Amino acid sequence: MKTKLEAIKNAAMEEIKTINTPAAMEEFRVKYLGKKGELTAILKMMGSLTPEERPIMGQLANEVRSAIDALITEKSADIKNAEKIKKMKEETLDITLPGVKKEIGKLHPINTVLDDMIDIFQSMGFDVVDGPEVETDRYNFELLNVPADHPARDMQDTFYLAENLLLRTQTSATQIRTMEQRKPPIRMICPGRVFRADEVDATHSPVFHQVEGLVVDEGITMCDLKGVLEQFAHEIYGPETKVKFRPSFFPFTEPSVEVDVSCSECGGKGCRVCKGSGWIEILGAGMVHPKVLAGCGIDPEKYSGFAFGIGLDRLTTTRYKISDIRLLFENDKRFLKQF
Ligand code: 2NM
Repeated sequence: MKTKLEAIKNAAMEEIKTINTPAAMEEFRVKYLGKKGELTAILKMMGSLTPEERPIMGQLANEVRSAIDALITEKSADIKNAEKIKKMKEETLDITLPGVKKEIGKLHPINTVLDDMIDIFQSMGFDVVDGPEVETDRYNFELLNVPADHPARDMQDTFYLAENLLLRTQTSATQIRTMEQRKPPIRMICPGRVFRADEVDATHSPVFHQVEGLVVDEGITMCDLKGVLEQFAHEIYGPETKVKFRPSFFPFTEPSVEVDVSCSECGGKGCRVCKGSGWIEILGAGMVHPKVLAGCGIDPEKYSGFAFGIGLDRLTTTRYKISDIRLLFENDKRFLKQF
């Protein structure tokens, strides 16, 4: 029995050298000290010993158990330590390495101009309303009094998605919905992307940006239209800017006007930017057609209103002296960084 105990101790001392993971350590512990382990098996045989031998063997067995226990404690600490060192090595940070520079985005110039416009109109009491880019024929054309034979309805000018579904050609449909949903007084603008089947060149893009506005209340006249749009032009281009209202035509307004501002490049003398005329067209507007009001459930006998549509892209290119509208859509970072 004594030789067996010593053999177990020696075997354990040899085997422990090969152990280097917590799982193997546990296996080792079960093998030697577990309930079904080698030491337990020998202790079970103590009954067959003489009373004289029993305490001697008992003590020896305890010594072996303590020795193996000590081996386990020591080796477990070694393994834990080794793992900690390995982890620390893996997680080392070299703080002398150059950092990764995070590029910070900037507002697109169109957004900067739009934010300014929203400020101007909000300060005059307008709400900002958003609407869908996919519209029905009814909201994009019919309720705006655009007749069936109008060229804008042609497949060649409008992106149709289906028989009655299209990409909005202006944001007016959002104003139609607002008139259907709210009671006057209404003062709102709706900025957004609009789509037309145009060829791309320096001044045209099939996708562009508009801000349309609408005011409906009792007693609204052309004077209100002139006052609001003149105020807008002065805030955007400066108080010295001259504003001119020219008669025009839109199916959804009567009377209709187009608005020019004196060229900010040459002060009105005539230059390349204004093509020698001294004026730059910035928007279209008019008194909302009684048919349009009635179509939205607003009594044109009681209420009147004015509406306007402003192209954001040209406002942006003239403000920043950008020579080609395509630059606004390419999103080349080198271009965008300049604003
Ligand atoms: C323009 C020019 C003139 C306009 C009309 C409406 C509505 F829905 F109220 F009838 N919204 N926008 C309008 C009027 C748009 O764009 C050049």
